[in-house]
Amino acid sequence: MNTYKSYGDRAKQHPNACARALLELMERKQTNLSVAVDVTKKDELLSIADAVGPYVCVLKTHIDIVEDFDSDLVEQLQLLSKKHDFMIFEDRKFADIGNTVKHQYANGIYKIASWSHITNAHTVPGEGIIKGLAEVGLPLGRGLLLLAEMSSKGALTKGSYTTESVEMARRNKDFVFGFIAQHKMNESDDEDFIVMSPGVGLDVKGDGLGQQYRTPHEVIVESGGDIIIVGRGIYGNPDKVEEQAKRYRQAGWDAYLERVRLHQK
Ligand code: S5P
Repeated sequence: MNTYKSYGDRAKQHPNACARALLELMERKQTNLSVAVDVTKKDELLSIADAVGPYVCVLKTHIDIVEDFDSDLVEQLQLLSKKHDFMIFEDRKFADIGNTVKHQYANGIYKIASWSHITNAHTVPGEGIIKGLAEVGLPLGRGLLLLAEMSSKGALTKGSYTTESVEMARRNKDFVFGFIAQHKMNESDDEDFIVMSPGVGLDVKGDGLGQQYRTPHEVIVESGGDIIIVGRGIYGNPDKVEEQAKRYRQAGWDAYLERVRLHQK
């Protein structure tokens, strides 16, 4: 199961249902772009989601920053996900014991599990966090990403933290299908983890608050990431959202085609 194969070929072989659906979607839509829509108003979030929808495989949200959140927002997001054929990823970064995250995932105001296809978790509390989230997410067909490496300067997610996070994923492949990371995480081709990489920018190298940007080429060709996550590079200029989404989609897809070509030889 060579993780440098085409997304379509990987979809055919992938044991995890959520990963299969995502890889099929990427192949069908020819995009490995995920847009991080980190805005604080419902209307703005929906309008950006509608504008970038045709170009993305995954729309990433931080639902708790939306000031005028209501249940209609998630209904509208779900409609847009069907209209444009993308998956929703609530970037909740769960980080507590299994019993607590179970409630944070299923309940409260946001009821994340009811609408978000994908979510993610830090591994700092140990494997119980995966077990707790799986109790809620697995029956709904949801998928989980583990944060194995962060993009920000000075992040502690390195060395044995990262390798033990990969071990946790290996033991929970029914629910965990990949990582938020800066590099490809599987050592052998017998397994296939999808790597989503944030910290992607074509024009700037940082944001003054620790974020570090690399290009789609660096992420996909040099580091073996599968999906580029782009936030401010796309929604930063409100007049150029669609234009920038097209640009990053193209850059991401070109890098992917180059990678497939290189590994065919
Ligand atoms: O290590 C990480 C993990 C994540 S999920 N670094 C990140 O930047 N992120 C998220 O990716 C972050 O929360 C934000 O939503 C997005 C990057 O946004 P940008 O505006 O810097 O592209």
